[in-house]
This record gives sequence, C-alpha cells and structure tokens, in this order.
Amino acid sequence: MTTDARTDLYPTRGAAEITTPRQDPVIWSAPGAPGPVAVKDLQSFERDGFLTVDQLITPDEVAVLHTELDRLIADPAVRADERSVIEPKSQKVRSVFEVHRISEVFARLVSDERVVGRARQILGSDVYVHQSRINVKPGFGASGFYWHSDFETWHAEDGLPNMRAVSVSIALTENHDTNGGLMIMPGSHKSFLGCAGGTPKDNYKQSLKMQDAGTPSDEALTKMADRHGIKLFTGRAGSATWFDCNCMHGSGDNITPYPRSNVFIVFNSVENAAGEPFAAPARRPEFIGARDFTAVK
Ligand SMILES: O=C(O)CCC(=O)C(=O)O
Ligand SMILES: [Fe+2]
Repeated sequence: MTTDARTDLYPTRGAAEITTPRQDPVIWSAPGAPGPVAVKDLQSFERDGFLTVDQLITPDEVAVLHTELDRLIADPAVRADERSVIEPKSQKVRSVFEVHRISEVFARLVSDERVVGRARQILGSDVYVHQSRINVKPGFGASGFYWHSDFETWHAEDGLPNMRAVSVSIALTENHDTNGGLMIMPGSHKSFLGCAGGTPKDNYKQSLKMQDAGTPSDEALTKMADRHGIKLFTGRAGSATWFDCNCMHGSGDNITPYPRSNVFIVFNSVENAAGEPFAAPARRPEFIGARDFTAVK
C-alpha cells in the first residue's frame, strides 16, 4: 500500500473542535524486538501513554547537567538568544530551546543509550531530535503550561504526518507534588482532539509564553478528565517520564521556592520527518521544530 504523505490524518484548527480516533500504533517496534524497555513497560506505555523510570541518570550525572543549566541561564548571550523564553512577570528564564545544539553536555545526554535506546524501541526505527528544551520553572512565579497535546502543534505547525514521536522529561531538580510537576491524562493519547480556530502568523512567539491556538475547550477537557483521570508525576532528580506525543498534558504554576527544572527531549522517527505544516501559514523556526533529520547515532 502506498500512502500519500500529505493525507491529513488528524484535522485540526478548523471551524469546530473534532475528535479523531488515533490512526497510528503507539508502539512501533515489532513484538519482542530487543531494547531497554521491558515488555510489561511497553504494554503499560501502550495503554497509558507514559512510562516512568525512577533513576534514569545517577546523582553525579544530574549534578553535571544542573551545573550546565546554571551556566546556560547565567550567560547573557543565551538569555538574549531567540532560543530563550523569558517569564513575562518575573523576567526569569522560562525555557531554553535546542539545548542539545548549544551545549555539549546536553548533546551527550541525547545520544546516551539509556535515552535514545528507549526512543528507538518505542518508535521502531532510527530517530532524530525534533525539539529539545529545558523548562526551568524557577521558584516564586514560574507560570504553568496549559493543557495540550504536543502532536496537535507538531502536526498543525511543523507538519509531522503521523503520531510517531515520543518525549522524555528528565528531572534535574526534585519534582514535588507542589512545584508545578507534569500532569498527564492516562489513555488520552488514543484519540486526537482537533482544536477550533486558525493559526495566527508567528503563533509560536505567543504560544511559548501562553498557548492560545491549539487549546482544547473547557468542555472537551472536562470530558477527557472525567474519562481518563489526571496523573501527576513526582520524582527525585534523575527520574524520567516518557510520554507519547499525543498525551493530553500540562502543568500548573510554580509558586513554591523550589525550582522544577526538567529537560525535555522529543524524538521523532526518521520515517516521520516534518513536512509542510498541516494547519499553519508557515513553518516554525528550526530551533523549535527541527528540519535536520539526521539520526541520533
Ligand atoms: O514543563 C512542563 O511542565 C510541560 C511542558 C510541556 O508540555 C511542553 O514543553 O510541551
Ligand atoms: Fe507539551
């Protein structure tokens, strides 16, 4: 069977909200294919859309990454770069994008077998990095990330055709139940919520601070939360959460004194490379949506 790469399997940003059943597998590798993820964990990932690892990296490794994060956000050149997003109120650094390109230390993390090996196993192919970012979530006033499916944006604005991408969020500080940890609706990855409303030009400039286009309605979120529940992810520094690209997720503000700094790496299958956006006037910049599809070695 041949597939027209431009078939839009997941309509979004039209006149009305529309739900489409997932058209793609969640686990792309053949049953029994070797890899670091145990069979029972693959099964729960398939069912829930996420998978946690208590200690993906050691405390010593966390310390190195954390020092590198501090160096990056203290560097005026990094702060002034378009890759950095500043919290509108506190003026602290909110996110730094493309950390695997601006930092050797984070580049090594991406190609670490514990990290990329799991992505290859879930996606059943070689993978490249579609996006990397540190969400710093400093204490005293970091704002949250409103409910969204990453795939909704990557499909609409970056032209990813299929749900064949996976994210890992690695904690560089403890993720308490109070400092704005990640929340996911388990099982929500099995249906796609196409959002209502068009995509404004240069939408990313707004959406990195506060998402608007691609935002689900209160009614849809209520139905999904009633059906799936909401799971909050906590864990010490060095723990990790893997989650499917279509999970409904978000996080609250961090008003505690304790930063919640996590590095997010998005792996996409080399067989699912970004094309033209499905529902946006122009591609986003490459520091947000990569156009170099070179597989991670
Ligand atoms: O940092 C978080 O809590 C969520 C971030 C997120 O969903 C994203 O970066 O797409
Ligand atoms: Fe997200």
